[in-house]
Amino acid sequence: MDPDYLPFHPNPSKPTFKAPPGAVDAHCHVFGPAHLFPYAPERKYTPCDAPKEKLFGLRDYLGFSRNVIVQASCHGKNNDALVDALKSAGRLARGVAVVGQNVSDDELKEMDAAGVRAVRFNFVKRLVDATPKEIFLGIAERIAKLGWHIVVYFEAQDLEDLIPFLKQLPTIVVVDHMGRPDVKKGVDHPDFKRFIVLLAENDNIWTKVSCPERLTVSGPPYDDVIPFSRMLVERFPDRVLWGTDWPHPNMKSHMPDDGILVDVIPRIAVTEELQRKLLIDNPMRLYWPEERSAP
Ligand code: 0GY
Repeated sequence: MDPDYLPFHPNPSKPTFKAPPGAVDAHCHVFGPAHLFPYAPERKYTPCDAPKEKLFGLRDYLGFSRNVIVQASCHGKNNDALVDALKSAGRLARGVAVVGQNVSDDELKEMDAAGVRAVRFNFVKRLVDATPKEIFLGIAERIAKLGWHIVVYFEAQDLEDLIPFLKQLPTIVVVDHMGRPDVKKGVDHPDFKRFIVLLAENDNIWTKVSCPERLTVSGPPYDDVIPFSRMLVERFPDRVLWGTDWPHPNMKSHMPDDGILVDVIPRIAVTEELQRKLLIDNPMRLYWPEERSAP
């Protein structure tokens, strides 16, 4: 683990908010353990191991039912730790993989059988070296045939340049962490308005109202991030997802208490109906379309 890397919270508080039965944590990761699943040589950071057992224990402790596990950059394009976690979780987890243009059809089929339902395209420069857009577009065409979708991670200042590319993608596109707005600028700033317009004009674009801990300036309980998430939940109730982002890689300011993160939910989805859409209906439609009515 890097010397300045903060490990996940050792004993998060029990949330006051009770998630509805069947709730999905739609953004979280597994890291290692390194002796079984070594980190990628090209990684930009070395995290603390965060194995599947810890993730599933946290899921139960926080009162959630399912996870969507996202391949993180520290594992590069080797999705073995992700696939192993998906196989252990059975129908209780689905995955978002990272693949290169050389991935074979058989590898994609194997990942599909394990529960992968999306690929992630990462544009955050501190996390990955840039991938040419034509390569991403080629991958997009292939995974679309499997019925998968695309998760994109970028920072607010890169959105304007990315819009033509995002509009070319042939599947549902889920934007991580609200496109990482600068919360100091407020919800009325042209940067956040650009993001709202993107969603308003493209009904295949969804977003995760996640990561107040990364976006905040004021710190927990994240009052400064609430207006952004709440606006998205109310404007696009059928296209929002929520996730813990456990184990919170690369946090520098503080390590969030996952119980406090769960307690943000009723402040951004203020009715039971909005909570049900955010935590159950939307992630089930995207990741478990075959069992939407099951808890
Ligand atoms: C997140 C955020 C981060 C890291 C990664 O792939 C990753 O390594 O996504 C980050 O550092 O902002 O979603 O976990």
